Amino acid sequence: MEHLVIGTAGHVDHGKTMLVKALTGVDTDRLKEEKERGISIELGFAPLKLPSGRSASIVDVPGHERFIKNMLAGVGGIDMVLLVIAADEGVMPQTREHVDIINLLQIPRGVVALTKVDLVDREWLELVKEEVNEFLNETILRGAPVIEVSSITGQGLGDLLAAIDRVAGEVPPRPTSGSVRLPVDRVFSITGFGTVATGTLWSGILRPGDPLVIMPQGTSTRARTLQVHGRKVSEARAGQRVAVNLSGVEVSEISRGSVLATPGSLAPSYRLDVRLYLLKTAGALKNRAQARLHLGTAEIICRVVLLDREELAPGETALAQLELREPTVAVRGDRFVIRSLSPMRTIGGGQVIDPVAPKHRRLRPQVIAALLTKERGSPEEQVLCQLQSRPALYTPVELAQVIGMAGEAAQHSLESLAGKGLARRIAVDNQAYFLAREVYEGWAAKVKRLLEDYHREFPLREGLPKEELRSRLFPHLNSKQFHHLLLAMEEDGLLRVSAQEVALAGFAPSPTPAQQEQIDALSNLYRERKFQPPAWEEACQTVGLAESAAQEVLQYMQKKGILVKIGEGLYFHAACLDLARQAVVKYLQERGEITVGEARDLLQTSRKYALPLLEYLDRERVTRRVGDKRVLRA
Ligand SMILES: Nc1nc2c(ncn2[C@@H]2O[C@H](COP(=O)(O)OP(=O)(O)OP(=O)(O)O)[C@@H](O)[C@H]2O)c(=O)[nH]1
Ligand SMILES: [Mg+2]
Repeated sequence: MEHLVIGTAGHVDHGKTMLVKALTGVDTDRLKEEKERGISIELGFAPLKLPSGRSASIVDVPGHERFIKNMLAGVGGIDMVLLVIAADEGVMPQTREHVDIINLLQIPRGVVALTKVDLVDREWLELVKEEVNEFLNETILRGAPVIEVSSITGQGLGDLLAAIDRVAGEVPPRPTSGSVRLPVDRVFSITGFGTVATGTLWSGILRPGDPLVIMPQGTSTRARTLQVHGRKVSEARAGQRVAVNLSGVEVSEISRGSVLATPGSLAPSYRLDVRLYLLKTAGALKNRAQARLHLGTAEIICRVVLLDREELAPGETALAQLELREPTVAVRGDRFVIRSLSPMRTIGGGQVIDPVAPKHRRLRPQVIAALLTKERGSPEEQVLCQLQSRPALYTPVELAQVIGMAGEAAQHSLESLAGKGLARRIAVDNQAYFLAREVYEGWAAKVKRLLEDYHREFPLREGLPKEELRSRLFPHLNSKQFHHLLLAMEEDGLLRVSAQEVALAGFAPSPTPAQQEQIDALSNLYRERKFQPPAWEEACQTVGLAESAAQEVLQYMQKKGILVKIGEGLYFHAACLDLARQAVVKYLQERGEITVGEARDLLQTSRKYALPLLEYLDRERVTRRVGDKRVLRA
């Protein structure tokens, strides 16, 4: 692998920091307190050029049990471990705890440095080596090279470098395709530059100018400049340690545990569904026990909800949901560690199955089955399970993020599911969205029910305003997504979608018997009053039509061609309007022109009606105005 991160591990005082200095020339104990006490407290960082030309970063961690939390923030992003065991002391408590953590995080590659060999004789050394090998045999580091070194005399350092180089060659590369994900381990401010955050780039490629969000808060920012081990770079790749100068962000807005990510790529959650393993050395874990979750560089208090049992026995695994006190961002497949609160000890860890989990009922076979599919199913099964368990419109990219799958595999699975009719594809411009068929059908059923009710309540209305439908059933969709969802339902013969409204496919506005009576009464009233029709409000009062229903009755009567609007608030019965038009046309054919006064006399009405009537005929291109008269339009 081109770039990789090597983490030290081992008991306090066993010589990690001194070994890093011997290998890289960098003293990673920078703090005054570290110097005074002669122990490491915080994480230290140093670049290491390997003989093959590979470039590595070393993260030097503290060994003291009080600083395990710092060790955990550093170890989350490492590709291989440099386990340091002092030859004079051998395997000690934090050697074990650190290796437990390496085990839980499933970091399968490493080299063991047996330090301080200058302090012991051959006989003792052989005994310690035997002990070390026995110890390693039970761990993920079984078979790792064990190299005898002294940071004082320099003995074995060349062999150690060669061994590190060899193992580094076996480390699989991190994904540079896809989104940027950078769990932050340090934040500081540089005068004149502003806020700088550092961490290991877990995935993607980061370039100056790239937009980023600080998760889980979701604060938008931008990468201004980038450094890798103190050198300005135009690009940082997965597997490198990066310092990012962030634009427009205060130091207080970001901290260890935050994640810098490509906008939209990660969703925050208070619940993680996980496969949890309890260490053999831990006590049994009860349902809802409190623990401290370490994931990436974050540390969050949580409750462990055991989904498939009441109690988890040491050495066993269970399906669990971690209920977090604060939200975090994770990806399916992420490894984590949990520690007990008091005494503070590493008790277990595992792997994220669903990083944005809904709350579950415990001990439910369906819940367990769905989680097992998410954990172990084929890509297609996993994709379908996700589509079903969290109804939404997914792009292949989003889906891939949520279930921790390569984008292409997700795309392929989605297309295949759509081909089999198990998923529905909805195209919005050039973007394809997918949802499970059941989810689509469930949504369609809801829309249908809502529209049936609406049509029953408002039989004269054309349909439900689209925006109202969106805010009632689909507030989580943007207007384009929503519109295309409606088009899909229209295509399926469920709906009729017009510019403003949505109606059920077979629906046509039609009055109830009571409404029909009122409509007939209105129609008669307008017919009787002929060329002097009542104002609309007056007409409503006369027939006893409530104000709340008046507007849709009016619209319906206009649409049906019973009433015709000739001016503001002024309506003629269509038949009367026809008579008026015929009379005016006849008059004009005989006399050539007509004034408002003549029209008034002709129709035996008043100016109040005659003027708007002539204006209406102008608009209808029956007449043309010439001065204060009208003539026939040719
Ligand atoms: N004789 C001898 N002493 C060593 C060697 N390596 C480290 N030491 C000494 O051991 C002590 C601890 O070394 P560090 O490198 O600080 O140990 P560490 O593992 O980083 O300790 P923490 O970070 O606090 O866990 C120091 O006094 C070193 O001088 C070695 O190879 N030979
Ligand atoms: Mg140290």
